[in-house]
Amino acid sequence: MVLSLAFVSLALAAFSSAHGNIATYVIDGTTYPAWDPYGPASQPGTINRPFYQNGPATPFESGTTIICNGNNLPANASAPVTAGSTITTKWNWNSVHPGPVMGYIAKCNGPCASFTADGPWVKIQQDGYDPSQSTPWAEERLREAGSWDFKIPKDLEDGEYLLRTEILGLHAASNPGGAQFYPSCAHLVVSGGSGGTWPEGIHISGAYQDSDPGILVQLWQITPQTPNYTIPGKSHSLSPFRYANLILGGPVLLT
Ligand SMILES: *[C@@H]1O[C@H](CO)[C@@H](O)[C@H](O)[C@H]1NC(C)=O
Ligand SMILES: *[C@@H]1O[C@H](CO)[C@@H](O)[C@H](O)[C@H]1NC(C)=O
Ligand SMILES: [Cu+2]
Repeated sequence: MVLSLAFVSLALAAFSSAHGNIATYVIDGTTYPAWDPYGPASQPGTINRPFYQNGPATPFESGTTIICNGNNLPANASAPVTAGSTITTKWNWNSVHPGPVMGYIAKCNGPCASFTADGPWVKIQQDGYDPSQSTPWAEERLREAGSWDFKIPKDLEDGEYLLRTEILGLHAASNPGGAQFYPSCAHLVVSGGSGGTWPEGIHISGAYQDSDPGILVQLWQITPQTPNYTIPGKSHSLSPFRYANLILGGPVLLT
């Protein structure tokens, strides 16, 4: 009995260490704590929406967990950021989960503390498989560096926004539903922007489906010789089936 309990807790420890989470944000020279999924119920000063485990958000095909990997409750605090700044996210992340890294933003239309809608989200950044780099997968470069940079568009109207950063692990993506999404949402108060056009966004709930390109993936087939990986993030409700915004293949409205 004692032995099997010890075995179970070892197995659980191995399981949780096989994942990871965002730890801090460096924004205009200030470091803000994200959220500790194994910390106390109240975490003053954290700018990330709470999440309660460091595993992937499941289910990813529907429901609200995929939005911010928790129950989408507000963060304790917000961070001021100048439009056009680069935010450095730092991660507790040693898992071997090759795949893309993506960034989205949503307008809170007022304080993010009272915003619980599912976007609409606009994708501001994505990196997938880049065969010109010695470490081609974005997730592998994030893992090596322990960090990843996200550039906040300078064309934003001043106001409060959610930044949704996401690692997609494809290590088990050869089976339908095996892809692992690790989203995190932070509260930002943006100022100094030039107020460009806001592109049409998507709802995250429903945007990712089991058999989508980039989600059902035979990882071994993606090599420097065949680097044909499609980063997901489309809307199934927009007609025709379209990406979150125009950064993919169309004019770039937000730079
Ligand atoms: C942040 O946490 C502190 C301490 O628990 C609490 O008093 C405060 O109301 C919280 N603020 C928000 C916006 O959640
Ligand atoms: C990528 O290219 C390889 C080789 O042509 C092919 O076998 C594979 O199915 C392609 N993958 C995708 C997702 O298109
Ligand atoms: Cu994992």
